[in-house]
Amino acid sequence: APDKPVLLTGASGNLGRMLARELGAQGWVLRLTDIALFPDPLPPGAVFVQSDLDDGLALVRQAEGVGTILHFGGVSVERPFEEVLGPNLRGLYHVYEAARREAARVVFASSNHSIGFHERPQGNQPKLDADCHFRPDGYYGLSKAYGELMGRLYWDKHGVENVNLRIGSCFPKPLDNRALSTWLSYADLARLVARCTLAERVGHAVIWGCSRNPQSFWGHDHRDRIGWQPEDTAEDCRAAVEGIRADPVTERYQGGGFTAMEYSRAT
Ligand code: 15L
Repeated sequence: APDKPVLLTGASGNLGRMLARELGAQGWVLRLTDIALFPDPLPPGAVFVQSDLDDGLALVRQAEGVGTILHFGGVSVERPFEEVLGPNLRGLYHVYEAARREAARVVFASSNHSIGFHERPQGNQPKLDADCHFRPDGYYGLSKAYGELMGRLYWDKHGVENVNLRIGSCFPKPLDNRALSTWLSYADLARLVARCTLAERVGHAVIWGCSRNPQSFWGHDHRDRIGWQPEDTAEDCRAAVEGIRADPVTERYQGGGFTAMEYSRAT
């Protein structure tokens, strides 16, 4: 376990709950926060504080003495700009200001939707490397690109270390054909977050969050810096999901259904 407490935002969300359970079971000292009440029994040694990411003072207080902030809070799907603004842009700023005060590391739950308008590689076309251009597929994806750039800024200017996880589809099981590329198992995410926290030095890193999927869209990233390799694979579920496809826009781009929302381009 890390030598200092770890703050987990978004603790009451699907990924937050899973991380609280897994890391708590490994003896981590966790501070949990979310705008919604924590629905599970608290892991041993954990405390929960209900608060809004838009409340910078609350966040600074919760971050006192922590070594890492696991930032999994905020809006997690496409929403109107005004709804994304408070939690994902202002909230992100508060997380980074708290990290700067504490000289803490940030592990940011970014998303494939920050690059969602890259086309899916076909046949033997090259996979997409993590140093590609941002191509957000909505206001949500745009907020994740902003979050990654915030990490870039705070590393360059203040030496705040951060790892940005471009998470694909992190659910208990792959749900459609796209997930044969994008699925990240809960166990692989838990191990990834542990490595991000425990690694000696990370600088500003970007890592694709998907399991060992041969159909993955994604190539090179900074995983060697933290010593992580995924162990699970979506292939185990191929028969059940390979026939589940959607409209042509969804199928063309990496971001899937998020790219097709409100899509009004002629060609
Ligand atoms: C995300 O960023 C969402 O949080 C999640 O609900 C999924 O939609 C996922 O991306 C995905 O692309 O499958």
